[in-house]
Amino acid sequence: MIIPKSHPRYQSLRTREELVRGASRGLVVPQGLIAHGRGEAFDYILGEQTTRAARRATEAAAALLLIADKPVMSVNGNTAALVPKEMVKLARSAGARVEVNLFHRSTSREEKIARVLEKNGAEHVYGVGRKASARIPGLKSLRGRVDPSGIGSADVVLVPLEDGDRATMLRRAGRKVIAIDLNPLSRTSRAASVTIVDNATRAIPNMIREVARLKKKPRERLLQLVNEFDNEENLNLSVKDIMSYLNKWSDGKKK
Ligand code: PTJ
Repeated sequence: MIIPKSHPRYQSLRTREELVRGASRGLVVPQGLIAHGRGEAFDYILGEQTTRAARRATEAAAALLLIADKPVMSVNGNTAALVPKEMVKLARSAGARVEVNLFHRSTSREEKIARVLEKNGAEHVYGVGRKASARIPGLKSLRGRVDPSGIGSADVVLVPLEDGDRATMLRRAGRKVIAIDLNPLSRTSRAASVTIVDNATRAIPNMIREVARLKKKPRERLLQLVNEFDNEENLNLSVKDIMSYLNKWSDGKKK
């Protein structure tokens, strides 16, 4: 479908098209389209913008990736359809591994997603097929199957668009989790060490910029940024961002 650039909802419609195309290529599951709809609703009441809370979380997340010994970025169907190039670029810049990890798991989807990542410059994609031979303790879903050289031994895991259980279990296993989730109330958001309440389509490019900026800073400064960050407090700030955006509407200041 051709969407005219002049359409007032151009960006949102284009993103939908990317997901629909991702679904027809077998990257995205139908449930991923439902998840996107939920995300869109939250994005709408955030004003479809990167808020101050999201900026703070992005800075802390970039610092955490840079101080990690073994950071891994997890990729699911929606992420592969929306930001494949950006995920690979961020991984390269932060020295992170990239692993396919799916809730609705099938080898054929894993391979398709890995191919998309490789086309976008990934040298090695972890977690495909039999390579996912380890388990996250306590996680019963197929998401629990991980690559021992990837998420299985990572100290920091970035999980865009999560379903909740994995973030909790990874934290329980002593890992640090960076979540990207438009819903500040979700279990994932609450369980993660750093939650970026922003659209993955904005958050990943912002992280690329933050990693490039913070790379020039001394390690002590990065540690300070991570230690000073309080996820719960920042999530509360995200809820306040939503409320102040909605207040502008209820006061009649938005058209
Ligand atoms: O590809 P698979 O098999 O691993 O399946 C992936 C889905 C997305 C289907 C699975 O992880 C799932 O069911 O996720 P949930 O439980 O629906 O959670 C998705 C969360 O991501 C919700 O809180 C949404 O608000 C949020 N979300 C949706 N789109 C975006 C988003 N957050 C950031 N950026 C988005 N573009």
